[in-house]
Amino acid sequence: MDKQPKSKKPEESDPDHPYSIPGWDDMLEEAFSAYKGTYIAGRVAAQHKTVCDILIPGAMVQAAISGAMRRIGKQPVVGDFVVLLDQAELSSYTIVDILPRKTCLARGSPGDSSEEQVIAANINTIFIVTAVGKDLNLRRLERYLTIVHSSGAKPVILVNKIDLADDPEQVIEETKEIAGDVPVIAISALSKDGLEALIPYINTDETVALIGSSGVGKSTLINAFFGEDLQKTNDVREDDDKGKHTTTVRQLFLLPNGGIFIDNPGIREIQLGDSSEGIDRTFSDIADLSNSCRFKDCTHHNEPHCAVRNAVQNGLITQERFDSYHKLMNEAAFQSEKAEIGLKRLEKKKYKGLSQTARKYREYTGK
Ligand SMILES: Nc1nc2c(ncn2[C@@H]2O[C@H](COP(=O)(O)OP(=O)(O)OP(=O)(O)O)[C@@H](O)[C@H]2O)c(=O)[nH]1
Ligand SMILES: [Mg+2]
Ligand SMILES: [Zn+2]
Repeated sequence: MDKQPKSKKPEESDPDHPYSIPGWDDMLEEAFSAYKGTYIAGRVAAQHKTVCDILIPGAMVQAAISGAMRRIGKQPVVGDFVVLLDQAELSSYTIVDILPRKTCLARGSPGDSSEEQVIAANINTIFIVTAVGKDLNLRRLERYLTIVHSSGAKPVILVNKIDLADDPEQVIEETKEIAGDVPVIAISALSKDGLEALIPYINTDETVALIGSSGVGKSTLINAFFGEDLQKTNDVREDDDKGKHTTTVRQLFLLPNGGIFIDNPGIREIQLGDSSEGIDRTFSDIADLSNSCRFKDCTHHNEPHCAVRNAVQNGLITQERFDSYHKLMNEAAFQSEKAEIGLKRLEKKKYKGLSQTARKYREYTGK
């Protein structure tokens, strides 16, 4: 049977239709079909204190979050597709709903709060950017990989500032050792060397986000792709290569080919969220070996006949990687415990509410 070319629906070339919003697809169209009348669709391009910049068909507008959404703690993030109430008479827009997220980059909450903090949504590929020099830290990369694997987006590791490396091949080899099947690409955002290897990840209607420490060159890379200085960049400190937190607002940019980039502020330290699946994928060597441990639920601490500890003893897995695995496992366990306690607190609250009702009922009926 002959393959028919996919015919374009008329609305896909209509500049006023949501299909003109970068990244819009049939699933979103379906979800949005529940809204009729004065609602329009958009995508969050940047988040400010009280308002968001939103891409709508043919324009960029600002919108505030509805009181109802704020009350239930629903917070749109960059990359979200949202439903807006178009109050043309007031020339204002209000975000009233968030359409289902396909992927969700989140980190653990600091302190007592039990909820994960969503950083950005609907990302296809995440470039984990690191730089040659003091930033390059394999343990930190394992942490990033865990978070990105948990997000549902595809990770790619970029080793930037390769122009500064004495032995570039050695740096790439070392990084590949912890990367599993994640691509590791050497680039120089400043001289634009190696950028052609990134082109396969930058496709029409696909969103690429950049994460990494301050000063690794995320904004320089954005500028390289756009061929102009869209984003401000700044020197790193000479003594420790650390950046100066130049980018302060997470922001979405559109490439002429239809690709979408999200530049992020540099992250000081990122806590894990609910990441046990991400850990298994990041440490797939350990996950595979654990099938050969004597106990199915071996924690690889001190159980006898542990294939993972044997591999460490035989030098197949480095002690540092093994320690990093346990550290991240402990952190993920702590996060899910916090989430559980949060849930219990919530249930207790509901239960309290119920017993009060029961008490009132008792008073009322005299029973
Ligand atoms: N030698 C060299 N320097 C680079 C390269 N890429 C970026 N830089 C420099 O590194 C410094 C930091 O770059 P930025 O792009 O501001 O870093 P960033 O990751 O956006 O930093 P934050 O916005 O603070 O998170 C700047 O001085 C850049 O010129 C590179 O490939 N080689
Ligand atoms: Mg920046
Ligand atoms: Zn084991």
